[in-house]
Amino acid sequence: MVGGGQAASAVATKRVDVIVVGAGFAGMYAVYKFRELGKSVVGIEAGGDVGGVWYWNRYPGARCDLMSVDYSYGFSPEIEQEWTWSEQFAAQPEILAYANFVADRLDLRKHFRFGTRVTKAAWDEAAKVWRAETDRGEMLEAPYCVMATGPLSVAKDPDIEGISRFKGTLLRAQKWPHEPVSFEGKRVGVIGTGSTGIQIVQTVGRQAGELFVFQRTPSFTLPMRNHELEPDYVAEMKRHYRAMREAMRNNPTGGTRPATSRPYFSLPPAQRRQAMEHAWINGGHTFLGSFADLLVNQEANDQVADFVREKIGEIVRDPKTAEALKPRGYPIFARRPCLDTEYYETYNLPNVHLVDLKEDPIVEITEKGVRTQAGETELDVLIFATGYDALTGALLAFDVIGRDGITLKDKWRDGPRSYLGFMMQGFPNLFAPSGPNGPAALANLITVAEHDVDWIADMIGYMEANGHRSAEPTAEAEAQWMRLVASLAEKSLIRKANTWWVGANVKGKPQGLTMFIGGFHKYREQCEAAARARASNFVFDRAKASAAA
Ligand code: NA7
Repeated sequence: MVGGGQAASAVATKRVDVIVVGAGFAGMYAVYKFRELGKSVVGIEAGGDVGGVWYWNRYPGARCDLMSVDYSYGFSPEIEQEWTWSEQFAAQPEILAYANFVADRLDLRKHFRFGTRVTKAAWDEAAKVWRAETDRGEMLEAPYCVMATGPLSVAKDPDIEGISRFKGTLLRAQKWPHEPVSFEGKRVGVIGTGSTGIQIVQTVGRQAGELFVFQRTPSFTLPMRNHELEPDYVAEMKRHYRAMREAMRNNPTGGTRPATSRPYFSLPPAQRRQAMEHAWINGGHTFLGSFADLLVNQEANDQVADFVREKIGEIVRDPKTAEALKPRGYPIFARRPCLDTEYYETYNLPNVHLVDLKEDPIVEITEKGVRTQAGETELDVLIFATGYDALTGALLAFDVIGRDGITLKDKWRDGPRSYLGFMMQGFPNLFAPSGPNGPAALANLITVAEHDVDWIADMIGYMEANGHRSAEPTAEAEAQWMRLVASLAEKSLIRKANTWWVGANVKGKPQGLTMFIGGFHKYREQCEAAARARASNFVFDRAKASAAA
């Protein structure tokens, strides 16, 4: 079957019920779910094993900023009991170990082709199948195709001249080597200060000879206050998982973080201050659970931003560095809020240097390091933590061709469009869990992925019970969904920052907030309503439907 270089037509086609692209948490669950429903499934994964972004992101300090109790599967009470998290916020090795544990426990690996990429997927309307070609020369065919390709999986290099000239060690956070990297005594540079850069800086700053942080836009980051989990607490957690999963389904974040309806200005100033001090001490995303309107009320947002800037000033000793680290010009939480462990304290170390690119922009990367307007910084190691072509990048990285030859690239030329985030008009039987018009990266991605895969499985069950071979949303259902997404987005301060959330980090990418920001619980209700009204929201068996019309 595997025969690289052969013409596709000469290759035997493997027929299955479901093709799943990706072996991250969504892809793993999809493979499991469809297998349990008695379907034959093939999973395709570019990485060497399961884990998705956690397989690739092995950089020092990599850690999830959602609590372990949230960022884990809820579908299997057995797995919940058998797996024990060691920290409140798990580090990458533990999350990857968890993914491997699940893969072993459910015997998932045998369904996956690892080290394989899909290069093209096309719908055949006459045969009612998706055909997927891989870079190993394989051709797969299935009535259903699930694109579990992840919202953060296509790495983006910085748009800087001379990257290939650098003679030192160039490392990318999103494709970190599997072997340990030593920074001892080395001159290290980091470009990028989003969540990834922050985790690298606070870790490598304590290991490297010298660390130079090239910062273009400072991020707001809040204390994570991570800690080990006591065995007694773990036992309690395990006893109460069911109730917690239910709470997560009804929470806007898809996690257990408390939500509030309290507006910021409903409290007198002294109590607001007290609530912010509490949020700072408590750590994590407590701020967002303390006040309901931080993403819609600019004045409330400004006051919280001032509070955090004040804390930065208290921690960082050098006033010029402190000033450069204080984010200004965009609302707090309009960029993904980072959680850190002594990030600002790192800048008090004598070997850590902040290069403020707003004052001293990068000119080029040279053989020896990075040249800014002020001069050249020589480096042994240069790390890119420059983010992703997020949300749509992975689905647009290869040709996805729907009905009547329409490509996803054409359909999404002005930005992603779908119904419920995971189905597209013109692309029958194609499903994209955690897709770009759902809550995607604004909610707990494992909760979203499980929900979406369950919904998709129900849809397929409905189709088969009713003798339908294909389904796609109506143009009107899709348009209505996109109107809802846009009307919610209009009110949000998120639009006011240039981030991957709005596509602003990739040159030429259509910009706008395309995620559903109404909260996971509301999204779930919308999906339930859509399923109740399937007959009006979807076209089944289009050819038959138009012949009958
Ligand atoms: P982000 O949040 O997109 O951050 C990327 C960073 O890289 C950001 O600080 C960028 O600055 C910086 N960047 C990108 N290009 C350049 C150039 N040319 N020069 C200097 N700096 C540059 O990606 P992360 O990987 O940190 O986080 C992604 C998500 O993963 C995160 O939100 C969590 O959900 C997990 P800019 O802001 O563009 O000025």
